[in-house]
Amino acid sequence: MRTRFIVGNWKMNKTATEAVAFVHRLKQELPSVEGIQVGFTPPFTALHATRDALASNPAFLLGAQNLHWEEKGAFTGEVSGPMLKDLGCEFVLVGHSERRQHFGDQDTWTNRKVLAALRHGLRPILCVGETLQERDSEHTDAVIERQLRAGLVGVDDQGLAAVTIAYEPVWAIGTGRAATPQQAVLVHRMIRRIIGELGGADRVQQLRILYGGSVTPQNIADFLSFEEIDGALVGGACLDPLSFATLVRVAI
Ligand code: G2H
Repeated sequence: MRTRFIVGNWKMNKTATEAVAFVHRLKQELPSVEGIQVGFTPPFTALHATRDALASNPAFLLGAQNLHWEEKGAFTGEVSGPMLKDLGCEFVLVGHSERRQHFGDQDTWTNRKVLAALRHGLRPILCVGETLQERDSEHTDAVIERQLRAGLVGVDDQGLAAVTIAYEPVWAIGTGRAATPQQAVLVHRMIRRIIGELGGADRVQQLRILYGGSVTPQNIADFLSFEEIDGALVGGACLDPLSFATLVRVAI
């Protein structure tokens, strides 16, 4: 039985001050969270404050939205794995479609980032997903398989054990048009099959696959009613503490 994982991806939202206010309100709404993990990926500038505000609840995990693959050096504007680890991050998003779309993150980069995360003790959440054009032209499976295999080159069995996959169809992100749970499940099954080819049966059993794309407190139960869906990566609906608390309560 895999522990459910709900991740709130704040994207480029919330100052450090706003982050602290959010966490305090959320903790009032969710005084005890058990049997589930809840992750937060604030912007880099709010990581420290969020970590301190979250303190002392083992169900709450801090993560980052991105990292650079090098440890340090002349990479203006970038943040490395050791820096995130030092701030208390436990996981990091890699290859979110907004990174791929707007910042040129390609498969080779996501692979370097996955490997760097693992090297520095951060659990990567590798995000994969097809565009509407790719879905309409029936290339969904090929795109997901390419992103998965390319993103995981050189990841050994031990590394695979630390990886989470997020399936986020690009056309469902921030559009209010979520995939149907049935559409998501088909892709989740394919992802699990591919991970089975890359790793062993244990990896398949323990791999967590999240769905992302217009998840709300209203539709989360439909996704989680399928055993193939282990949680969600939530954007818009995670920014308000009451909305996010409601969503987490449904998932518990
Ligand atoms: C997809 C998701 C969170 P939203 O980016 O990663 O965002 O829930 O707003 O579609």
